Parts: sequence; structure tokens; C-alpha cells
Amino acid sequence: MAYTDLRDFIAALERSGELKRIKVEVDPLLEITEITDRVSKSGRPGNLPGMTPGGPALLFENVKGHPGAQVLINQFGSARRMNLALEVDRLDRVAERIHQFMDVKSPQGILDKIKMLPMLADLGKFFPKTVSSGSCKEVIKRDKFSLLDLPVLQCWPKDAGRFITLPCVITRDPKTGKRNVGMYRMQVYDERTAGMHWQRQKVGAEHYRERMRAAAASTAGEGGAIRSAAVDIMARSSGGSVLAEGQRPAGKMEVAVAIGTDPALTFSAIVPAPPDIEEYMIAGFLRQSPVELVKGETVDLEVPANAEIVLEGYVNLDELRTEGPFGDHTGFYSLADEYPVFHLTCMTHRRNPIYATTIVGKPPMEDAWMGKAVERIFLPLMRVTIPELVDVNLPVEGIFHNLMIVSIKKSYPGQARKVMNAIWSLGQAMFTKCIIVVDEDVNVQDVAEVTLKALNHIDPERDIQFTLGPVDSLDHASRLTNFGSKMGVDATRKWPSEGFTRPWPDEILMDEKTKALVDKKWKELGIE
Ligand SMILES: Cc1cc2nc3c(=O)[nH]c(=O)nc-3n(C[C@H](O)[C@H](O)[C@H](O)COP(=O)(O)O)c2cc1C
Ligand SMILES: [Mn+2]
Repeated sequence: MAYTDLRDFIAALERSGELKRIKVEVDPLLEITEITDRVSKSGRPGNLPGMTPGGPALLFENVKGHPGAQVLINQFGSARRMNLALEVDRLDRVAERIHQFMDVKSPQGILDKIKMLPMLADLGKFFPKTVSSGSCKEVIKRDKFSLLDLPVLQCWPKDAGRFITLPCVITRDPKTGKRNVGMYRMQVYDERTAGMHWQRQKVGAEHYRERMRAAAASTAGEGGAIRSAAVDIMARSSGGSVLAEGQRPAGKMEVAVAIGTDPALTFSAIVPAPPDIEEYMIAGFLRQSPVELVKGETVDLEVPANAEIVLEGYVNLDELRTEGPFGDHTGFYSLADEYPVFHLTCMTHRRNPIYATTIVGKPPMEDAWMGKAVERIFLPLMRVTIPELVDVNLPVEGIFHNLMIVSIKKSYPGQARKVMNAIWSLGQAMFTKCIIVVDEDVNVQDVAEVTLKALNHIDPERDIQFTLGPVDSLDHASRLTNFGSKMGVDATRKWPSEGFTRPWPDEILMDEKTKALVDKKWKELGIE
């Protein structure tokens, strides 16, 4: 049964022994980070030995400066909790369900059609349902409210301030009317404003540019002027506009933010889905039950009915403000940049809302587990365009965009390079700085095996492919923000048809007979 809301999930975590309530007073400034960081890295050398990797979820019930507030952190931060969040015993189950839908063949007869009925019934559960009210409306604040009332963390010493780190940011595509839910952190500036850190290539940023294009079109009139305004807008390095102050098209875009939603919905906000697929549907698929939505009070957007906290407001099309620095999941502070500003018009919440948050920093952190879930779930979807793909590993220290290791079933010369190019043109996988392609007999989940075989198998000058393209906004080494180079390593065995005519050595493997012999003698040898 799907979790109705975050509290339902917290109860499940508690039943499974996956939650620790903390009654000692803690400071949302830095202290919660230090505690959570130690827990996230538990089981690592020198750090909380004996605790399972990722430790428990933490519910802080005594937060300095915020009497009565509760802060939930690390809710997704272990393999077991990620499974609990998506209600599976292993993440491949989600992939299997996706596969089932993609594997549909034309029914051959009435029996085939009957077999398809449960799947069609399932499909109906994906679509969100608008309901008349929900618990997120228990308290509605239109006049007296402040962002500073929320127990928002300052995560790291050199952060520019307090950041809302687990917000589901809801926007609407002005052209299609479709809604997007993306997780973009928000720096709290004051009582009623916050930064809106949608990076340039993300869907929220595209909705914002669509509004700008429309606004520029309606003020510019002439076709040429419209086009140049649109080009200028897109030429800006961050989420905003390159037009000089005062020349930017006036107008605003409505935005809503949900904090503390059921885990499937929170997770759907980070999933790198195609822009036109609503995350509300993805969440419906994951939880196998429709997401319930309610109308915003002051915005024409639907918000999750059972969210703990909902912020409603808008961003001005002609306003940018410095956002950051912020201690990021690269393990370094991401640099300050210009981003739009979110203005609050209303705050609604449950009584005694639970503020859900996370911290990012040097891996492994909570987001490592979410990233691994994305890796598993997206494998069958990647195979749609890259059918030769056998497995994929995004090592946690590669922070998802720096390193992807893939194994392929190679059938023709040059195929590894074709796979690299396919990855670089596949949604957010475009950000991948380094791709290593190995043959199917290499277990990509075993980084030691990959290191051994990949490095043995390459002639670097011949097998490394450089290219240029978009890079993650968080990349601090690229020549320009958002633009730089990437590298692909073809570590597959080279074929004569690829110009490699030297003999290829056999891998060292013991024969089965000798292994069986030693197995039999093992105890007698007295080594163990
Ligand atoms: C904890 C966490 C924080 C994130 N913060 C940001 C952020 O500040 N800006 C951003 O563009 N993406 C951020 N992301 C990544 C996006 O959520 C992710 O790329 C998502 O797929 C974007 O959704 P969209 O495709 O609908 O734009 C964050 C992810 C996680 C897990
Ligand atoms: Mn999206």
C-alpha cells in the first residue's frame, strides 16, 4: 500500500528500526550537518564501525530557535530505506515493472487481451487526482508568515546562508500546460524571498525561458526583435536573462514548492525524466496509486495534497540575484552565480509540520542512495536507445556526472564510441564527464575488476575520445560554466576490423578440475 504522506513513511521507518528520534537540542546552523554527515558515512573506515552504511534516518525534535519544530533528514540514506521508500525488496523490481510496460506485444487473441487488463488497470493509477482539500491546508497563512520560521539548515561553514535542500519545485509549461516537479535548492534570503537554483538545462529553467520568450514576443512585436531577445535570453550562463537591467521582459511566473511529501513524490523530483513526462505521473507509477493534488491558494498550480509544507509564489522575469556559494555534492563549494528570486505569496502547512531536508557534501551522503536508485531504474530506459547496454555503474565518488562505467554487447566495429555518443545525447546523461565502455564480460559493479581490465585493454591515444558539449553547472574545472569537454574511454577488446591485428591474450582462469581438487582438500590444508 502506498504511503499516504511523509508521516506514513516515517511510521514505516520507525517500525523497521530505520529511524532515530533525537531529543537533545541541536542547532540547524552546521550542527545538524555534522551529526548527519557522521551518520551518512557510518561503516566507513574510522567512522561509526558496526553501523550499517548510511546509518538511520534522523528526526530532530528539539531544534534550537524553533520550539516545536521537527526536522527529518537522511530518509533515503541507505539501501534498505531506498527500498522502503519505493516499496520494493530490491530496486530492480521497479526496472522490471518498467520493462513489463515496454515489452507489450500486439495481443494475438482474446486471451492475450485479457492478460493485458491488469496492466491497463495499473496505468490508470499513474494519473494524479485533484481533490478538494488535503492536510497541507490545515494552516493557511496569507499575511503573517516568514520563511525564517522554518528550521532551515545552514549546511557548511562557507555556505552563503540557509538553504532549503529538499524542495519539490512545481512549475507549469506555458505552452503545453504540463507541470514539472524538480528538486532545486533554495537559498533563504529573508522572510519572503529565496533563490531559485534551477540550473540552466533543467526543466524549471526552460519553463522560465518560455515565459520570457512569450513576454519578449508580446513587447517586441517585430519578428526579428523577438528572435534576438530569445537568443539573448538563452545565451545567459545561468537560469536567467542576458538582457541588461531594465531591458528584460517584465512579467512573472508562478511557482509552488512542496516540502515533506510522500517518498515516491520526493524521489520523482530528482529523477532525470524526459521534460514532457509529469513527475506526478512518475510518482503515481512508483507508488502504484494516484498522487492527490489540491489547488494552490494564490497560484494556478496543483500541489501535493498531503505535503507537510507548501510555499506559493512567483519569480519575476526581470530579476536575478546572487545565489551561493553552497557546499555541494562534488565535495566542494559550488560557486556563486545569478539565479531568479522566488517571492512568497502564501504558505500553507500541516499542523506541527515536519520539515524534510538533506545535506550534500563529500560522498557518500543521502543523495548517493537516491542516485543508485536512479541508476537501477533507468537501465531499461537507457536500453531503449542503447540496446547493446548490459549494465551501468555510476560510482558514488563519481558524483553521477563525473563517471559512468558501462558494459556492452559489442557486435560491430566502433560500437563503444557509438554508445558514448548515445549517452552524451541522452537527457541528463549528457553531463557525463567521463564514460568508460567495457565488454559484457566485465562486471561494471566491481570497480577493481574494471580498473584491471579497462587499463590493461587500452592504448590511450587510440582509445580515448574527447568531445565538447554541455557540462553540469556544478563542474568547477570546465573552461566555462555549463560548457566544456568530456572523455570517453573505449576499453572494449579491439578487433581486427578496428585495425587491431595483434593477438589478444587469454584471461588467466584456473581449470575446474584443479579447483574441485583444492576444494576437496581445503580443510585438510589447515590454512583457515
Ligand atoms: C538533494 C538534491 C539537490 C539538488 N539540487 C539541485 C539544484 O539546486 N539545482 C538543480 O538544477 N538540480 C538539483 N538537483 C538535481 C535535480 O533535482 C535533477 O536534475 C532533476 O532531474 C531535475 O528535474 P527536471 O528534469 O524536472 O528539471 C538536486 C538533486 C538532489 C538529489
Ligand atoms: Mn521534469
